[in-house]
Amino acid sequence: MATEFILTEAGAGVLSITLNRPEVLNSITTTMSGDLLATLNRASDDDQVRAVLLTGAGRAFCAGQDLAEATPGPDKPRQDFAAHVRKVYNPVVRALRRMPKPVVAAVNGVAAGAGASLAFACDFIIASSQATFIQAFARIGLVPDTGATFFLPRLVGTARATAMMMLGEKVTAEQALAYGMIYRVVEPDRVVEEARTLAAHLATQATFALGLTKRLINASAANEIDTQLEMEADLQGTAGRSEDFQEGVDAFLSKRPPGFTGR
Ligand code: LHQ
Repeated sequence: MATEFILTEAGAGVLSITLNRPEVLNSITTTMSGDLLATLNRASDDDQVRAVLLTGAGRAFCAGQDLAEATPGPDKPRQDFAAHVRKVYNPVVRALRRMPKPVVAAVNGVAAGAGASLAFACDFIIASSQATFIQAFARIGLVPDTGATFFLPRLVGTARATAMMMLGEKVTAEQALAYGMIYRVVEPDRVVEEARTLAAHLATQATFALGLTKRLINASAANEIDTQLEMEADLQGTAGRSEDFQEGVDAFLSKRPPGFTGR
């Protein structure tokens, strides 16, 4: 269900979600993040949705927190940012990482602050060659949040992550690709289409196993090897009981393309 700030479009097993406050570079308000969270939760539960695409309207992907909403004023007391992050951002990161299907971010323009973090929480990032990634937090005296300190060091290593997070400099899409931060860079007018093509492809694959793979990737960030090996064995048992496994093997043996259902 679309809202004013979160547009949705469903087709071919893909739910496309567009952050829609283009005049302020899709910066995030409490209402908008609540709508995004509700949309992600519905996508997670809906068997018809087998992949999700996340992008931004206009020239930006997302400029992070709407600073007008977060700024104290004469008649506006200072907000408790700890409570704000817990309420507004952390549930969205959890929803993206717990989503049992792939999420593709089409980063169509600047991704700053929590906006960059949202992209990092997705499974694939396809970026426009004009896109930039900015750890804007340092520029305004805040710490990185929305999972940035979790994802970024793992994606690019501590040295580059520290520089990005302490200097707050723009990282171009080409640099991001060279750092291993993103999956692909494409021409600006192709970014949403390329991301949609990838999402549509993923939606035809063995979605159930992809969801289990995502759980393994999530866990590998914190697990010892023995724990991870045990979890792989466990989830391979689960995957081996899926209809898609049966279909994948039948298709292989009879030399035909598989028709996965995601079950
Ligand atoms: C914006 C924003 C914005 C409002 C552009 N808010 N209007 C968590 C918990 C609690 C509190 C705080 O934060 C967090 C997490 C965070 O995300 S902190 C980081 C917040 N984000 C930023 O600090 C980024 C602020 N934006 C920028 O630095 C620039 O806008 C970037 C580098 C993203 C893009 O620069 P330009 O391409 O030059 O665009 P612009 O600055 O001219 O922006 C266009 C319009 O969008 C402008 O409005 P105007 O009325 O002048 O056209 C901006 O005021 C507005 N805008 N970001 N985050």
